[in-house]
Parts: sequence; structure tokens; C-alpha cells
Amino acid sequence: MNASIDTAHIQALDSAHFLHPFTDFKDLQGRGARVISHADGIYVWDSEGHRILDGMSGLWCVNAGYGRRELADAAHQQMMTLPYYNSFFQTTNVPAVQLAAKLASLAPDVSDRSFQHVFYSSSGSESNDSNVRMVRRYWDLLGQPQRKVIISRLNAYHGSTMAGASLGGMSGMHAQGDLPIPNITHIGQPYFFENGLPGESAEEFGVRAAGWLEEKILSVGPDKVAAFIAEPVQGAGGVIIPPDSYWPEIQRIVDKYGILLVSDEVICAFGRLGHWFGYEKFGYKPDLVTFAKAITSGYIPLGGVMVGNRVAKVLIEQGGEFNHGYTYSGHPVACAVGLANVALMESEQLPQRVHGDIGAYFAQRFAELNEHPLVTAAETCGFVAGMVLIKDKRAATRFAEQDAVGMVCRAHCFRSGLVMRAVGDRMIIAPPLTMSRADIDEMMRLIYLALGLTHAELRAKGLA
Ligand code: PXG
Repeated sequence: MNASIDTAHIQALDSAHFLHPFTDFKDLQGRGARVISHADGIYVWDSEGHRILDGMSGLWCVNAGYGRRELADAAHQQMMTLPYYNSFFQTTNVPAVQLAAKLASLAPDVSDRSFQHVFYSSSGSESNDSNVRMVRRYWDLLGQPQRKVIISRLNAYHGSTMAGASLGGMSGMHAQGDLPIPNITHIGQPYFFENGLPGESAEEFGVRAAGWLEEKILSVGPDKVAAFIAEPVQGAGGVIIPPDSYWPEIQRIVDKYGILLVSDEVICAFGRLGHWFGYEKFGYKPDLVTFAKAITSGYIPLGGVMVGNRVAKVLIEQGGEFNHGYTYSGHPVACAVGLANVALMESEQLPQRVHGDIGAYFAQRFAELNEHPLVTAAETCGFVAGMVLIKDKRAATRFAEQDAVGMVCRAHCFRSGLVMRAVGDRMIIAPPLTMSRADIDEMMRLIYLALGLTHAELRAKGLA
């Protein structure tokens, strides 16, 4: 299969014509991109024949693993039946309807926030733009147009469109493009390792971190706040798993001030945390739920928003025409793949596996990394995990930013045949939900291998 790929030629064309996302273009031209040629199960291969265990499920999306014929067949069949039709002018299509009904049946009821309606897009970013439109429209219709402010969190990732990047709390993104757009503001993230005080327990910290929301609401003015948006577990920010006390306190605060709660589950839904939706894991009650990525296991772009009854009732009963939508809202092929993917996840009980034995095994094996001299704070939540690479464990000294320890480790992972992401000094992983115990053992073997090589390199440089 690889024999047909001329790596140097593809790399030259890549450099000449393809501007990659989140990439230093010039730097990549100098080194040449790794050409990924094919994939199967939990592995991808590059054009030079290297097999790599995909610990990131593509980009947090290939939850069902690669090479699933059911998904390809669903796309093929739908393309031959109806490859496209719009849903703007009082028309609809069968897969979009069936998937919306299926998602409504999978999302657990939470009081007046039962989820009976779906608004479709093609990505997480677009979905969060839709959220901003719906949230502000909701308050306009209720006669409170001054409620425009959406509170988010520092280091959050909510996408790369103007609204998505504004909701996100990445300073590097805000610095490019005059962001955030007006009426979006941020609070700190519940990162105990970094922000816990000496002597403070994780649970005490969780309550204190949630309190930053109340402080922000009071400083903005409670009558001006429209919504709070957050991921159940902050993913791209480095797998920031909140203490158990965090979400109940957030719920108390949003209820106290009557503001909408938006759960961005682009990473956390579809089994990633051991449930269909991430809010189930922490037991809170969102009004809107963003999804994308693993709805199709990444096989084809599809995203959307689960609209809870509180918001849906107002938009439907009082809203008139909603002036918002995308060419591909309810794309029949994407929705057909989504249906096939959900069916596959149901028949293989992927969320249940993560919730049950396999998730427990992953948690146990990953926690063992805390014994490694270079590692601290290794923890999992379902099938996401993060750990901190630490310079001196006993003295709790962290590596300096310029040591770029995460990048050193990431490179050794790649060379060892494992994809793992680095976020500063945190190494993070989110493998396909199909992993067997043997696959988890193999993944752990590769992690230890890469850690050993990283440790040796750091020692040679006098950094560890
Ligand atoms: N919300 C969340 C929580 C996400 O993780 C988006 C929205 C945007 O989705 P789209 O489909 O528009 O990309 C995301 C995407 C990383 C990384 O490096 C993570 C994402 C995207 C790109 C890189 O971890 N998440």
C-alpha cells in the first residue's frame, strides 16, 4: 500500500500548497510533514511503513477505531440514494431526522432541560457559533436583551471561528485577529495541580474554583450574564479533570442567577467519559450541549447542538424565523454515518466498556505511571488521561517552559510508535474506545519506553 506513495514528492507538494492548521508554515516547510497513509483498528501507518499506535484517536474523534466497514457502507449507500439536499426551505431528509430522534433518545433528561431537539452543523466551532446565536436570541425573546455576556474559562478550547476562538481561553489565539469578540469573558480553570493552595484538598479547591464563576457574575452584573460555557473535562487545554466538588457548585451558581449552562462535549460525548454525554458523568444539567468529532467517529464532518427544552420552547414558541444555519446543516451522508456509528457503539457497548472493566483497567495502569521518577499527577477520566512531567518530584520542582519537556517527550513517543499529545509539561492521551486489555498493555509499554528515552535525553542535557 505504501509502495505507491512517493513521500518526498508528497512532502514537496505539501510545502508548496497546503497551509496546515495551527502550524508554523515556514518551520514545517523546512522539516516536511509526516505523511499518514492508512489506518486500521488502533493503528495508523506513515508512508515510510512505520506503524504508530494512535493514542489520540486522530484528534479525539476516532472513538470506534479505524477501518470500520459499517461506516463506509453507510456513506456509500446514502451517497447513491441522496448525497445532498438542504434543510432550509421546508424540506428534510431521512437520516437527519432519524439521527436527531436517536440523539434525543440517548441524551438523559435533566428536569426542564430534557433534550428533544438538535441543531446541526459540520464542526465543533460552528456549533459553538450556533450556541452564541441561540443563547443571545433566547434572552432577546425573553425581553432581556442586555443579557449578552458569556463566561468561559481560561485555557479552554471551543474552536477556531471568531466566536469559537473568543469563547476559548487561549491567549495565543486571542492575540491573532483582535479577539475576543465583545461580551465574552473568562475565569480560571479548575486545575488543582497548578492552582491548589498548600494544605488545600482537591475538593476544597473545586468549590473555590467554581466560586470564581460567582465572582465574575457579580463583577459583570448578574442581569448582564447570558450563559456559562465549559467542557466537562477540559481536553485540548491539557485534560484538566475537575475535582468532584466542582460541577455541583457550578450548578448551584448558574441556578442561583438563572443563567444558561452550555456543556461543550465535542471531546467528552459519545463514550469518551464512559457515557453517551459527558454531563452524565458529573451529574449536572446543561441547557445546550455542543457535539462534533466522535458523533461519526471522525469519518465525516458533523457537529451540532442538543437544545434543551428550556431554550427550545422559547425559540420555537416565540422566536419566529431563526436567521442562522449552514449549507450542510443536516447533511444526509454525515447523518447516515452518524446513525451507523451510534448503532455500532450501541452493539459493541463502547460507552459501557469505558464505564466498566476496561475503563477501570486503563485507570489502574495509567495511575501506575505515578511511580515513574519523571511523572506526577497521572490520572484518567474514562478514556482521557493526563500526567505532568516533573523535574524533581521530592522538591516538586517543575520544568522551565524553555525546557520544552512536553515536546521532547512527544518526539520520543512518535519515534517509539505512539501518538501522545503534549500541552506544556503535560502529556495527554485519549485512545480509541475499542482498546482491549492487551492494547492497553501495549500502549503502556510504549509510554514507558518513551518516558525512559525522554529521561535519558533530559539527563544528558543536565535538565533532570
Ligand atoms: N470544542 C471543543 C471542546 C473542542 O475540543 C472544538 C470545540 C472545535 O471543533 P472543530 O470541529 O471546529 O475543530 C474542539 C476541537 C488539540 C485540538 O490540539 C483539539 C480540537 C481541535 C484541534 C486541536 O487538542 N478540539
